[in-house]
Amino acid sequence: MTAKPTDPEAPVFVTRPALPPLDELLPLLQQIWQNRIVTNGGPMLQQFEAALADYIDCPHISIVANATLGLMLALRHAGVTGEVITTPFSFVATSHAALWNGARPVFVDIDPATLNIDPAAIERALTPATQAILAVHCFGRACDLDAIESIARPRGIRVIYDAAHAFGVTTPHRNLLAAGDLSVLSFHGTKVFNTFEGGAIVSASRADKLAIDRLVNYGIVEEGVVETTGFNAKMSEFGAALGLVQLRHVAGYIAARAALDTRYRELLDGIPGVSPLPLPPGQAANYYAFPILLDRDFPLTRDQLQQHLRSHGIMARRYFHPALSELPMYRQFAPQDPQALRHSRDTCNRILVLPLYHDLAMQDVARIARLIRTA
Ligand code: T4K
Repeated sequence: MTAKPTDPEAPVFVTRPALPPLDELLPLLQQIWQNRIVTNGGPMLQQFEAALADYIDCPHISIVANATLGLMLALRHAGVTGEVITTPFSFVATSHAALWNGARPVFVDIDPATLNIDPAAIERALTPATQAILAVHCFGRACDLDAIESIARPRGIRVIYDAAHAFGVTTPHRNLLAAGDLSVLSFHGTKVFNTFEGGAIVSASRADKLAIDRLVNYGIVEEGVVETTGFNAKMSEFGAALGLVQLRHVAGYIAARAALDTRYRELLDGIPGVSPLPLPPGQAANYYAFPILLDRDFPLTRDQLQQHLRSHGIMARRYFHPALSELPMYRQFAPQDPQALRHSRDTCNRILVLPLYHDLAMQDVARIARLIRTA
């Protein structure tokens, strides 16, 4: 995938959706037009589900309309209505999924090295009411799967992974997406693999998958038989067709992102006070985002740098800011001791995500790095 030279005046967004060649999509759309089956688990969705299951090497998956509904239904399927230990360093969909289930999010701190939930902090937050751990593979960096499992398993606590950022990440020895009870992927337009809107729930067994499929489809078991208050969380045939085509290209998208990531690291190397989040050791990354962390050696604050870049058309973003626990609607769930979430608060104040998408021009990477170096 060759990136085109860009108009130096045009804004550079933090991300842009990867779009496959239209001529590959059209034959699949023609099939939909012929079948006149446009949704409700039609043939395109069946094909996409099978192809995706194969690609991610997880046999039991349910395709959904988006990851937010996926997380809500995953917690619902797991029967979680008590305390859910989770991270404050995430997108709001993560904690919303707990609240929607009537569960109580219990925010614990992150490990500043990975930005993922800290297993030691999970252990400190356990109570008899703890029913689940809702952990995020933040920016596609795998959580400490073994540590989380060793906390959860002996206590019968459910583990749900928010894997919204983790498509295409592979970890040695075990399949990241098969860890825990359930994992939820996002296929939103801003993700490495996208169907414009979409997602998938990865289950450990066929029985779980079938129960989740029912939740995705209003709770209908068969015509005239409804057993639970399901949602409408179905993906249409259109999204499924796009997904089938995107699967052919996603390895190329990731390879192009890898090259851009490498270039950023070369060009930002040695700038005092600027630290790109390291790539996770021993893990095949998906290069979903390029976060940098600023410290006092840098002459500008994070917000000043964001403004500086913005004034040159570079739309770097503060993912995530503020911490979820600082949102007024979530403050009641934050621990009393402000020190308890210090790493997540500190990260929220120092992080800036630079533009990264598969066809970002190398010249833009160079321009962004130069703007940071000369700030
Ligand atoms: N869990 C985690 C950890 C998540 O990060 C997310 C979503 C979820 C769960 C829930 O997944 P979904 O329910 O969405 O499947 C975005 C996305 O909407 C959201 O999916 C994502 N995480 C979150 C981190 O970021 P915004 O508010 O940053 O989107 P927006 O519209 O500002 O887009 C960012 C930039 O992308 C724009 O400046 C321009 C570009 N863009 C965006 C869209 C939508 C395009 O060029 N074209 C487009 O169509 O939320």
